[in-house]
Amino acid sequence: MYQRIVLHVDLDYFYAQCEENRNPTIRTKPVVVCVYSGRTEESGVVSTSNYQARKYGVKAGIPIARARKLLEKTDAVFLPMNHPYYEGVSDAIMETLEPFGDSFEKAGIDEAYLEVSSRIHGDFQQAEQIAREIKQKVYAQEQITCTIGVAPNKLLAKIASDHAKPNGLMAVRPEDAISFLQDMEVSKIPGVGTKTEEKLRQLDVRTVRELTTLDVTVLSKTFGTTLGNYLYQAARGQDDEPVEGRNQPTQISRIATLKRNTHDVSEIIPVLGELAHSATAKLNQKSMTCKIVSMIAILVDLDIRTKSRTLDSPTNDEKIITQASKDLAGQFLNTTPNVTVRRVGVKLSGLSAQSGQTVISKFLQ
Ligand code: DCP
Ligand code: CA
Ligand code: CA
Repeated sequence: MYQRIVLHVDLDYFYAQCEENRNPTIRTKPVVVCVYSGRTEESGVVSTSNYQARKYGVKAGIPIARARKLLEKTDAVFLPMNHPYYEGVSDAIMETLEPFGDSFEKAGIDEAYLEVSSRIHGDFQQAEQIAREIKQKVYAQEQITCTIGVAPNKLLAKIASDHAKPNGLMAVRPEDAISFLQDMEVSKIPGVGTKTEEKLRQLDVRTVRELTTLDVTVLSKTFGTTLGNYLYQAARGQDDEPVEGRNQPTQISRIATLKRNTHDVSEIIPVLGELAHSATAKLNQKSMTCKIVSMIAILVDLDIRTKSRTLDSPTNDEKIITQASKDLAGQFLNTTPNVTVRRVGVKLSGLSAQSGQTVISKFLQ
């Protein structure tokens, strides 16, 4: 299994950068993109601002009136949001990004994940090279700068791009994940908002290092199983969310017709071997693992029977998958004596992205 590598691309101060490109004369000034609520002329909030404006504390979400005050003594430019225009720029950039990945996931108007694991066989230097090429191409085509995080999973890639903004590139190798994370405030973990942050503070947890001292049962009790498990894994830099391509499968199956109808397991086993081989190849091509292996038998009367096994841990190992499907066929034929099988199949499900690390939580569940 290759080391998994994921890129997270985030466009810098996106709406404000689009506005700078439309009118380059404002580039040297603080630029504030506003969402006017329409109640009074000045009511509304800041959508985003360029980095000159951020120096004065102007950022997304603050009232426009407050931004005006903070920028009082400057030649700041306040502009209304023009969403269709930003969407056009975003669409063009997404089209440029997509071919760089084995799979591609748009995660918002200005960000996307790319799985590059299988095309570079886990080589971080090559992944950084791809990231540099992406930055050059996006800039050449749309004059937009971006920041790219390169990491073993989506979580770390996103944190890395946040960390390296603007116009940055940061790679976090698996062996560096812990030291990269541990001094960060917990709010740097995507999904940790003010409420979660506050609850953690009550448990005397401010940094990721402190978060790792809480065990998974405490976290689940405080935050519920889903968020609790997420926090436990995130604190350790672990995440196996797949980059969801438009064609990302939820299952992989292969079916073949037997040379002749039979009840004899020895005639079925070689065919299952070939099907398991082909299904596993597809699994690896998608940089995924499976948790459930199923054997499908289609009988002469076209009745379909399925037997499934949940594995102890996710795998992409052909031997394990082949063995499971053969065992299931044996069990099926033993327990169902009076059937004649016409076609057989192997189905892999419970798919997730391959991870180069051992995911401890897998053993806790
Ligand atoms: N946005 C918004 N309101 C918010 C946050 C963001 O309207 N509260 C919009 C404007 C941003 C765009 O979404 O340009 C992308 O959001 P980001 O959080 O990525 O912020 P920026 O791209 O503006 O800045 P950065 O350089 O920090 O990524
Ligand atoms: Ca951005
Ligand atoms: Ca973003």
